[in-house]
Amino acid sequence: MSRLVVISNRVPVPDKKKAAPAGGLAVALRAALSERGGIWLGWSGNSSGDENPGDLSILEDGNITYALTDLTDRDVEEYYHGFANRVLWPICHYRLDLADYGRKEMTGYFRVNRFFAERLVPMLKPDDTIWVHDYHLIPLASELRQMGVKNRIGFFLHIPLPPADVLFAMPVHEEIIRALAHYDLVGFQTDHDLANFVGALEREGIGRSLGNGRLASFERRFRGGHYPIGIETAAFAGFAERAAHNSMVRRARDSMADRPLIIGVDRLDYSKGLTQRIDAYERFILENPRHQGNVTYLQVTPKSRSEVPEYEAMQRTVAEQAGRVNGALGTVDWVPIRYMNRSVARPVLAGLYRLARVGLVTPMRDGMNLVAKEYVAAQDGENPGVLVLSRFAGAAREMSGALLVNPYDIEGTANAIARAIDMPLDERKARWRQMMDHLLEHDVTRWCDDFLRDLTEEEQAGDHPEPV
Ligand code: GDG
Repeated sequence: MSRLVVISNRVPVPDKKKAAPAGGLAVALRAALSERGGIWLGWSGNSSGDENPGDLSILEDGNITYALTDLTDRDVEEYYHGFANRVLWPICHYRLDLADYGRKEMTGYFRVNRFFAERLVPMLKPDDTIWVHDYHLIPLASELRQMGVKNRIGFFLHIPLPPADVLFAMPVHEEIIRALAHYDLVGFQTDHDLANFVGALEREGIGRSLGNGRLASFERRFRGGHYPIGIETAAFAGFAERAAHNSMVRRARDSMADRPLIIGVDRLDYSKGLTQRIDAYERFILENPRHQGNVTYLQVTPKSRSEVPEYEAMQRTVAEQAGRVNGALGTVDWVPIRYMNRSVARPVLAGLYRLARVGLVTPMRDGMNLVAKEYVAAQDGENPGVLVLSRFAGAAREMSGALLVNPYDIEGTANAIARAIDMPLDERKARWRQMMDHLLEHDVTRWCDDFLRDLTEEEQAGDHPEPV
């Protein structure tokens, strides 16, 4: 089994001082790395100011080497806040109106990718398998190829890939698609994203599908696939069960006194549909007066990307909106929305999901959405809650027991909340069982194994990609 090299923008370095469990992705990739031995390289999150970033900081943990690099202020501004978060993120979430394209940022993005490649090359062995993650690092393989790297390189896009008409609004779309063709395997969350990629290759006349996930572009053959990411289902269900003893979870439960709780958990991000969701909840309360004073909606929203202007503005908008609804509908003994603009520890989160009768997950667009899966995994199978899920989340393709909604349709979402709150136990159990069985079978370890199997299998079959 060849060594594994993972590259992602940020690296979840294990923190021995903190007992908090890592998220599912970190758990799965660490397991794959420790099975094969390997390296995880990425940005430290620190800036070196105007100075050149010094040596990599290296941390050894068993047979995993974590390698972190600082970036200059300019790099952080152009590559991370600029092109990744102000161009690729909005475009991939179908928000052309928010894309703020600048040549300087685009140049910075490619420059930092080259810099990552330069840092990686001296660490590589000829038979390492390389797995690159997410939209920050699309050009990494083409940079590595230019430096003579012949290893197997896979790429997984965690966010959606929009159709050609949206993608092509980005001035450098051809470079981006071209860059993807330098991988041996390009993985997406859903078949829709994969179809959009093939559509973009064909529309631009720069590639074509050869069938069976095989693609050809720029004189290379490579593969595309969809690999819906999962969570660490069994472990997460265990946290949720044990969290009943946690003091914060107990306080939340006591404060509800058997009245229904609705939960939303999202990074503060415009893709997550928070303002539309609050509108839908308000509509639900106005149309169902018997739930006034009865139902409570808890929204947990850690801050995110506050350096990007849209995110800063959104922080104000959501807080004002929650305040307005509470002001208009609240009573002397009832607050309709409990809004926490900070993060809670993962086991507490699991316990809160389990308390909630409804999981409200209504992004306007989402690659997958792990909150939807975590909510289901956390439920008590004897008295499970109901998942209300946006049809525009990748998770909607798998979560067949959810009530699917169109988050642009405020009335429709309000009706789904009412239906979820009133759903009889038998129906709740049947819907939950379907989803839980799926999540147990398709957990994050399986996702990781499936991707790595497809990335390495041709190698074993001696069918190395060749020029067409
Ligand atoms: C990207 C894609 C794709 C949230 N609040 C707290 C907290 N969280 C954790 C959740 C969940 C994670 O953050 C969020 O994951 P999502 O999948 O919902 O969304 P993104 O961050 O946008 O992730 C997405 C994902 O990549 C994986 O491929 O599914 O589509 O956009 O795990 O639990 N965790 C803690 N406290 C919080 O307050 N501890």
